[in-house]
Amino acid sequence: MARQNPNIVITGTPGVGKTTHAEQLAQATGFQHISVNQIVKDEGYHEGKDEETGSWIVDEDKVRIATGHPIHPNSTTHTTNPTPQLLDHLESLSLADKGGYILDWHACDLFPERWIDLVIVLRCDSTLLYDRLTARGYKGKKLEENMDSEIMQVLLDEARESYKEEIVVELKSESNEDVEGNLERVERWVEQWRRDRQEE
Ligand code: DAT
Repeated sequence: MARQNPNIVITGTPGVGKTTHAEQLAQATGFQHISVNQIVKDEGYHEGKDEETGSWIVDEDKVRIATGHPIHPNSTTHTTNPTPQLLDHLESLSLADKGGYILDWHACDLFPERWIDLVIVLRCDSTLLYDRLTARGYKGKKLEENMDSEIMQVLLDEARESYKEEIVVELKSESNEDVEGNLERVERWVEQWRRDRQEE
């Protein structure tokens, strides 16, 4: 069954504005916002809280084992899928059939290509990001790693490697005006996506 609405991934380094965008976009479109971080927390795909920062430490192994995609999820070389808990969880939402979901996570390469219609990579100036992350209590190695990740455009590269170039969009998220402009742009894109499907 062809989906009626697109599925959108919003990704980027922690602090770039994924939650801000996803919540507002969900409100504007009526789509469902899925915070993968929340699922990781609720379903126990974590190793408890980081004493230093108080944030959840994602159990990468569990998520990787859960997805059955230890190296590259869209690669066809991986046939083992022992406990596809996280993807099962997402699949149980009929995500691929129905559409209309906004997936928000600081990684994107675990979502199968066939589920996803648009990948938004949010970007932010490093000084601004530094302020946002320190305000959130990030420090030491965790702060450094996330800053490096943004500067080295790790998430943008990951998105470009994992999905078709034409569905990956890089958007600036530094000001409230950026959020407004981005939302307008994505809303227009959703309308066009629907029109294109109606014409088919
Ligand atoms: P993420 O979900 O990527 O970790 P967030 O949405 O929680 O990020 O935003 C982190 C903080 O930065 C939060 O206080 C809101 C603020 N922020 C994010 N994007 C912004 C923007 N484009 N303009 C102004 N503030 C922004």
